[in-house]
Amino acid sequence: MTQLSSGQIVRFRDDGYLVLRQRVSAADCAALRAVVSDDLQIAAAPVEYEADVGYAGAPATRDAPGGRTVRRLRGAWQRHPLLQQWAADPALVAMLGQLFGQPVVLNLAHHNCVMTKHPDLGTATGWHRDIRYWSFTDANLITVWLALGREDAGNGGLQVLPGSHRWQIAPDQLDALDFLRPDLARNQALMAQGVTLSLAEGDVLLFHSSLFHAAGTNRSGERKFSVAFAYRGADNLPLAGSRSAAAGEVALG
Ligand SMILES: O=C(O)CCC(=O)C(=O)O
Repeated sequence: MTQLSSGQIVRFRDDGYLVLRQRVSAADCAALRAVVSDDLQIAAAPVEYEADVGYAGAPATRDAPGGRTVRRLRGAWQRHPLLQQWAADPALVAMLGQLFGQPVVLNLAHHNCVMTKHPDLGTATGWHRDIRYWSFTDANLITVWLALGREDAGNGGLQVLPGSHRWQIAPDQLDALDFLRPDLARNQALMAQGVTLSLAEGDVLLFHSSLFHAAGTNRSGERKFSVAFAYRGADNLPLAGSRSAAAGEVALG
């Protein structure tokens, strides 16, 4: 499959996300897992540790127990040709082009990483929009999330709030890290709409940068690996002087 159907395009627009089943072969996933496992073994820089995320329940410092657990292998595009090959996969780029209606650009400032959620030591992530720390002309970016193994409620798989990319959220509904505050009744009503996604190895999730999503802890006994890249349409420029403009981009056509 190299084209999204009109039904898939409508689903993405309505729900703010779309799951593409079995986009990447088992052999390619295994090759990617081998690359990232090797890098994880030696914590090949640049990495982000659990202590760096600042999430609820995360170790306060790198020297605290579990503090040096790698959460993200950063610089995925720069890390290995196989990761580049995936990020620039022509069929993927063609689908993103359909959703943006214009040429596609990979932004290297955001995501551009392999998420590695550790069993026990990997912290949960609250409900948030990826766009919260990103600076572009508009919020229409797409995160592409490749599951390198099974992802579900048992190992900290993603949950989404369908349609939330179109919700108006007041500033007081968010905490200091721009997570939806779980203590507010009106947020609880929103969170109750959460859907836990079940992804298999090689499945790909596309989601709008304003879609609220969250993830739990990994209770499976095995690391979870997911590759995440962020894309924009060619017209949606990063704001000059912002972090979004600072790390370079790749025009994919
Ligand atoms: O795997 C997780 O905990 C969620 C990751 C995530 O949503 C993010 O980094 O934006």
